[in-house]
Amino acid sequence: MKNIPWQEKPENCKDVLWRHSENPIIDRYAIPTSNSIFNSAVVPFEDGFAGVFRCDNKAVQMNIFAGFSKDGINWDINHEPIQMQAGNTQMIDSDYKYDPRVTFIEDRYWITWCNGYHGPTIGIAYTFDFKEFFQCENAFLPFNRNGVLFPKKINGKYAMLSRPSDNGHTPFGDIYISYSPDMKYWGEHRCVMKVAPFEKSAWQCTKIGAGPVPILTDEGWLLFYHGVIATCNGFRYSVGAAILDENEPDKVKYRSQPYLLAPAELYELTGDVPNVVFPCAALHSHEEDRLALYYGAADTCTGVAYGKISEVVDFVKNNSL
Ligand code: BMA
Repeated sequence: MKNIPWQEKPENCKDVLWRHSENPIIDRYAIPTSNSIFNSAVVPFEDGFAGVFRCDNKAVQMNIFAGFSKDGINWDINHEPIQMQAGNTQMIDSDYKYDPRVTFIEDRYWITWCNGYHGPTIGIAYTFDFKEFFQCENAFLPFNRNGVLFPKKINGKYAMLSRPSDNGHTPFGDIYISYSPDMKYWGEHRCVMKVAPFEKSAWQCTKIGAGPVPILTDEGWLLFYHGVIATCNGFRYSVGAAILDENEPDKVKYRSQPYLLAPAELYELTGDVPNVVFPCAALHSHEEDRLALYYGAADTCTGVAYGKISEVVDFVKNNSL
């Protein structure tokens, strides 16, 4: 994969992930109507990049918008939200849309997001060009969040991670996997991983949820995920990583005990929801051994962090729960 955004690791940095020096790359007011732009997903597209962005407006309604970029850092986000057409079913209600993920499978880009249908569940759509979008069946019954597709079929079926939840600020949450022959009917639900015991890894002891589309490595699927601890000051969201078996991705081979990224910069510590780093996409290049992780900061703006794929994999293997 070509020309993904990149900065070398600062000399004094001892971590496996480091932040883009000009973070946040997308400001909360980057389009005229927005209150905040965060938890958004990007992919390589044509000679640059495209993305689906969560822009909450100034009425604080949550919706998703298409955007385009030559370099992955400077983004032109459409001023109008994505208008869906009927995909593999008749149009279904969508009271709101948030926290999109995007992945290319076979011949098209698939978008999953948290879709308001009598509460949050997982919406699915596809596009070929980021202009026309076709909405499909919701994957699951309410309530569910963090639906993340694998970038290829596994044993002949589409595979999706998700996190069953409640209709509020869910105080629990484990990661499950489900399979579909056709992107319409989902089943074979299996548990992938649960929260960690408080005394072993407290940053991920309240709830966890899949982040970006998993990246296939020699060791298996590299999955970045968010982990949450309930503090006396509210939830705190950090980023960890796990490695799932390539052919049986409900089997967790390794899982990081320490976090890889946690709220530390001002734009992560303060905002509409303080102390949140929430990754939804990762551009990567195996040739160059690089990845660029896109994350929402404090439910307000969007940041990027960099890492070497091999270093992340080694870190997870050597610091596994
Ligand atoms: C979750 C979702 C995310 C958000 C997070 C922290 O439940 O709403 O979009 O980033 O809470 O507020």
